[in-house]
Amino acid sequence: MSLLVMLFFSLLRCILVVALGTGVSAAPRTGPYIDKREAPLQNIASPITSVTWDDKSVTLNGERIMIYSGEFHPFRLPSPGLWLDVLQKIKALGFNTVSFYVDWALLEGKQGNFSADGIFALDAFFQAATESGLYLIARPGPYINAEAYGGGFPGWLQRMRGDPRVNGPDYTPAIKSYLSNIGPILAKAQITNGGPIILVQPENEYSLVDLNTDKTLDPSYMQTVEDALREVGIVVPLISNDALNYGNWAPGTGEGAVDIYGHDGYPVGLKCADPDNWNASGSFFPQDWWAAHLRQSPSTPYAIMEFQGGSYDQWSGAGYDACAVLLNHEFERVYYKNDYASGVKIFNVYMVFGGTNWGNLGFPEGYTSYDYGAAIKEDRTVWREKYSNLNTPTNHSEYANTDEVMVTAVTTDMTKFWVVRHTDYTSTAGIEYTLRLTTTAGNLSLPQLGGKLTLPGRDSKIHVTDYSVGSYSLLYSTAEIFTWKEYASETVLLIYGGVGETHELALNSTAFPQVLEGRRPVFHSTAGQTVMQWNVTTSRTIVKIDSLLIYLLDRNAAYNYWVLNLPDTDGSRYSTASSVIVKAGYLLRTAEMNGSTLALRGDLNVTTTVEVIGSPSKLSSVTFNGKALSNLSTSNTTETLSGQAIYQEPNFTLPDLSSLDWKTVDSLPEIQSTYNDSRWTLADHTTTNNTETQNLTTPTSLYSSDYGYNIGSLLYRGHFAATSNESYLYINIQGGDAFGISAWIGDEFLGSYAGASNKATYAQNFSLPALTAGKNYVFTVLHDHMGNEQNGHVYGDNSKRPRGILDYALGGRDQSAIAWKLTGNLGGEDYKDRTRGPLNEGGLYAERQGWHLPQPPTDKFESGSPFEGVSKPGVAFYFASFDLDMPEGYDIPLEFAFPKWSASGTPYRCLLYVNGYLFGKYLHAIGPQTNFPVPEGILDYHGTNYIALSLWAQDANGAALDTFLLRPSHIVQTGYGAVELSPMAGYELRENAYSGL
Ligand code: IPT
Repeated sequence: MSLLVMLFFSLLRCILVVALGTGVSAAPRTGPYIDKREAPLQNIASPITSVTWDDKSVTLNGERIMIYSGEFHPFRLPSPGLWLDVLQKIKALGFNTVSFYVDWALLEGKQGNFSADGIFALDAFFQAATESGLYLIARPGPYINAEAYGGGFPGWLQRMRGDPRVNGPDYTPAIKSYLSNIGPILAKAQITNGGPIILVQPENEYSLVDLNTDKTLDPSYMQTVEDALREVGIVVPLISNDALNYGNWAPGTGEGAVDIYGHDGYPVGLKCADPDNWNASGSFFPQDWWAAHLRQSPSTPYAIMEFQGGSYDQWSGAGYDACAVLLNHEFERVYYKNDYASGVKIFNVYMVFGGTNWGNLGFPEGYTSYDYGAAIKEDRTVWREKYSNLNTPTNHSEYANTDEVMVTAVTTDMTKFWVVRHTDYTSTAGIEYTLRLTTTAGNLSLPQLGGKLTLPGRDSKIHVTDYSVGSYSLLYSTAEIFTWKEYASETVLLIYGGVGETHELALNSTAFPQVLEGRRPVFHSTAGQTVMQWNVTTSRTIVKIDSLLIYLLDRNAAYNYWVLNLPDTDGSRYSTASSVIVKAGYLLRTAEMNGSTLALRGDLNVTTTVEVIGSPSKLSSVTFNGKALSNLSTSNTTETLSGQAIYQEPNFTLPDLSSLDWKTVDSLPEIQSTYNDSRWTLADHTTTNNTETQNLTTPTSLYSSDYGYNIGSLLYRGHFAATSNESYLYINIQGGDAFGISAWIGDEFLGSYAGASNKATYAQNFSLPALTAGKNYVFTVLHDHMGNEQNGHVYGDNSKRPRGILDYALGGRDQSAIAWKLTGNLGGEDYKDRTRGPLNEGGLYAERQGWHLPQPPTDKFESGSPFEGVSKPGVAFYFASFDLDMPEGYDIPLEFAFPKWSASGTPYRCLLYVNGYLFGKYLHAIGPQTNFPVPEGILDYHGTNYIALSLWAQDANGAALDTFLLRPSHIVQTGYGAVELSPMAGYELRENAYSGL
């Protein structure tokens, strides 16, 4: 799977080498990234001092670079010990850059109280990027969208006057303060200071206004964000990401303009329910993007800052496996090659690794997993066959014999890349075609030796003409170029096609062709050229012509070849100057030369033959994960060195969760008559700044953020003295999609709203039992806050949509009869758990006590398990611990598996805490997520682990878990090494947690 990106990357490298007359590898990096914030810049030896650009590319200290980037959000993998793992996997795919967002909501949970420490610190991420040889594009917002809580806005922004994302008296100082905190962290890690950051994106898709307004985007706001970044020392180019190629903020457009214009594109839409249909949800095929680029921003390299690499999924959605089908390797072959044909020079795939919406960090429309159907799965495994290459068709009739294919020529001075796709890009039919191409040897009809070329359904190809391979030249090749490398005594070229296809190439040498391995192609020698034609099979063929070794591969076999840069003196792997081509299996991470030994690190899922192609001279041994390859042998004909890396089944046992020593405690004591809520927050605000979207229809605001409660379960208690006229309680509540509620009067259950995937607001009448005049009663309403919404459309103010009770009525009484109190997480914005951040815990009783954290005081609890569950509505909390002793040298991602979900099943909501980190929100009657991966680092693979479950039974008959398992989702033997534990602050007695009993 790795390959298609590599294929493409090597192709792009060639495009640039020819087109721009210079190599694309970055300038050799001379100084290590300095980790200490206070380190003076002059301590860094010869840092790269300039990042410039022109219409062709970005240039780092005089060397042009084609930016091929994948999106990865470190905040969606709160196990910093695994960042290098993901980055190595991205690098191994052929990317040279990673783009990342910073999520403001996680860093400034209380206004003015910014902290980016522990799992939120970025230094380890910058280090890992440098070590793996990846540049970074930093996207600090302040607005990020990203299917994140509030689109990255902290909850307290709901209290601010005015519209977010335009300059205003509340909003502008808030973003300036945030940027003055995050800015220096990014500035210090710029490439000009020896770090990996080469570009910074201000804001995110500052492109769209609400449909119901005639206001326009605010250039002064865009300029404010840019100025704030410049003020803290961001010197690298600022790049935009317009939602589509509208031309917003392109250079020369006045106030708010950026240095480099970029835009986004999600051509098949963001719904995965009909995954074989590319036209299912308002899709488009990118056409004429190059022409638009020339109109909009001719002086900058063509940049696509987010191109679809998957999709998010919604509550009750089709699931990420369906997204991975919709956005599969065929999508990428057709659409990415189309982008390359559009002349893209800065290209970012959103997402290449999605990760997890742990700790409530997601937006309300999405669930815990943010797998995204991306090339690297949420559990960090890399089996998906995704990646490819191609371009915008402009002209077809003169190049092909049929109008069923479109051919686009991407030309350089001499070399041409001919991008071929189906005229109907969705076609699933295979077709045959011949080509008429212009070369330096005149116009040629291909194939020259007879037969036809074939284009399978949903495929796209890049044929080359006049393509240099070291000192050789290919007059043409219909097979696609994977990579090539020039060694001292030979040159190696790897090309591939689909199995069963006919391919042909012509090389500028008439030396006698020797077949070193495999089936003999047909050769024909003419006018200084050797023409070679072959059928692609699953066994490779190696042909030697002069000192050029040509590997004829099938596409799936090409996936097993890896191109690895050897480290520079500073340990980074940016430079392509010294690299090796190695055939192996599942994953190769790094290569290093130690004397005459080539040390490889990688992952295996089976015993694998490792073959070093065109061995570097003086190579006498090869190690894989520190062990010498078995049966090492040298081939004198192909000059390869090969041997076996042995896979051994690991031995390990996982706990059976049903036989743990489970403890339980009631987590809804608030409905007991003895419960005392005197410390709760009184809902006494008679006004709210949220009047922009909702006018108060209640005597006092019941919007949770007006009182600093921004996430998780919220509890309302409404006190009143009855007159006996009360007939019903009406409440209209807003929690975000899939939210639910349960309500009680005293300890008597009134009912629940189970929730629905597409309902953010719900109004309900609860009929009341006969009440006694003069007696005091209390309503308790438990309400799930699913997160704040995004704010994609300026002036829509969706991120300000309040959470909590919007309106209520007490039948037979005045609204003012009820005095409301509320609580959410303990402390609200003065949240207690500084380790796991402001969004991790909610307001359930046990959460307020901190019992979801490691080592809760279980001696206070009773025995009882989630498998037994509860027989009435309410919330039960469960605790257990188990030891893990996982084998060293393996990567065995684990997941917790809940029961199958069912729309007609008993409604219950279950939170899963693992060592205090919220790693699952399971909604039994809403779905679709049932399996929750938890990374190593959050799980202690060599020690005791503490898990907690809250079981909110919404049904009158209670709820229980039928099954709950811990199991591996994958097993590989790895050379990655030990994974550091994330910070694990444990339970401490909390003062004033209003236990209330
Ligand atoms: C684009 C956003 O920029 C990105 O943050 C993410 O939300 C992505 O969408 C969808 O996953 S916006 C684009 C769909 C117009």
